[in-house]
Amino acid sequence: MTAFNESSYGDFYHKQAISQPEHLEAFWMPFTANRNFKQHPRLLVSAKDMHYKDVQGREILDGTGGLWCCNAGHARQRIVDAVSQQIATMDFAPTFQMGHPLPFILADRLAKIAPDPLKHVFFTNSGSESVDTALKIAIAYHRARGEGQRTRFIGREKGYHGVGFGGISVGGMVNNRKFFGSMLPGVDHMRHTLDIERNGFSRGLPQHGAELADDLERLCQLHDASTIAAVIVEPISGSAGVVLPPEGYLKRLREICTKHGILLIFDEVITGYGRVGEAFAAQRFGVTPDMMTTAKGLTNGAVPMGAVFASNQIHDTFMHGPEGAIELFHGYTYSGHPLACAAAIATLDVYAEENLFNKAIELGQYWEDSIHKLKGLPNVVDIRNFGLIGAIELAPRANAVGARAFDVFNKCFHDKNLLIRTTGDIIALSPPLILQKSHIDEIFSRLADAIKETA
Ligand code: PXG
Repeated sequence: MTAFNESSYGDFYHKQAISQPEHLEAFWMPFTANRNFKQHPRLLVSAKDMHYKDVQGREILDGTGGLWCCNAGHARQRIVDAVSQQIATMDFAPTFQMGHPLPFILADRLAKIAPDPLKHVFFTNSGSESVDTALKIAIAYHRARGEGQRTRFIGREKGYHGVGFGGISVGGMVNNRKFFGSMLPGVDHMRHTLDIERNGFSRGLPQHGAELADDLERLCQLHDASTIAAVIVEPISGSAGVVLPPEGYLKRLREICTKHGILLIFDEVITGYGRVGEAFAAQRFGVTPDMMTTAKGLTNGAVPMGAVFASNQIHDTFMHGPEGAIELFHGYTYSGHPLACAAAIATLDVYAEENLFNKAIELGQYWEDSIHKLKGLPNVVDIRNFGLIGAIELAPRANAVGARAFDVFNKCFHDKNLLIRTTGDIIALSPPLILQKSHIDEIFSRLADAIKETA
């Protein structure tokens, strides 16, 4: 089988995979309960705009943008055409001591939408690689300036920065860390900012907790600030279940980093490319980091790609030494891959033409009003929102953390034709930015029914 059109793909799975579960066996699925999934598969075969179709031909409304990826909606023709034409024109070209036009064009386009002075772009293939890249640049930058003792990183509890050893070291999600040994040395963590007691059911940013940024001062005293290379945080934590920065918190982090000569890295893998009503959360929050890590929405999820944005100062610090010498010994075979670049350029075109970075502003209030109507439903203990991100936290069942939300997820998928995402007992929503009010109504009425029907 070579062509994956809807009917042959569906047919293939009907005949081979669903009727014969052993055909599902070989794929070791990521972040998935493999045995459970293979008993009860949830298989998608096609996608267009706001919807997926599953193997049974059911239309599933996408409340998640894939996995925070498809900000412009699915299978957008412009992106399809760009990738198709590119693969036929030039499938691959190296970017080590060679080049092709596309990554230069793309980086220039990205620099134009990035906040000043983050005008240099290093390409990777994923969020995890973007994070490892930014961490390595941070250490090498300090070394290049004669501050080679700055090797420590500060992350935050509940942080998610992908799954590389760097990312899990600075990350703060217990299950992503505890199975994998001692990770990078010299990493410490600030306290997280989730505080349901004080901030429960906040609309938009929570009011309380800016002082939690002062936890960074504590770590600066403990380790001495002169040993710290960088602080990395998500402006809004996604994977941990949508943890928002309290009003004033990010600005305070920025001030402390600046005071101590520590680089501030914003991991914008989920907040980037319009999710919160500007190109990047840095712009929406009016706080400029020294580097930003991105992926996902960069190519609308169509081809794997990540991008690290670095300040002019960081970049220029490397551009010394003998001409002809390699300035940064880092890169991936696929950094600036032609298909990924073609997808990203087409994606930026769609974002611009349809003004999608403004959608979270345009629809933000309606989204907020709609999600907060779920307050009072059984087991709902908190609701959080910002931009076109939403989270509904459920009380866990006794001795079965995550089970209740997972039941809601299954009910949404199988009975309500709605795709949501859950982490622990938190339901997270991040719909494509092309959605309309009627889709918001659909998402929340189906989800409300599923919550009501779940014990
Ligand atoms: N940083 C952040 C902030 C992320 O959200 C990564 C890095 C890693 O990206 P890659 O491309 O290496 O997976 C992510 C990924 C969820 C969910 O349900 C979120 C992610 C991945 C899978 C699920 O919230 N974010």
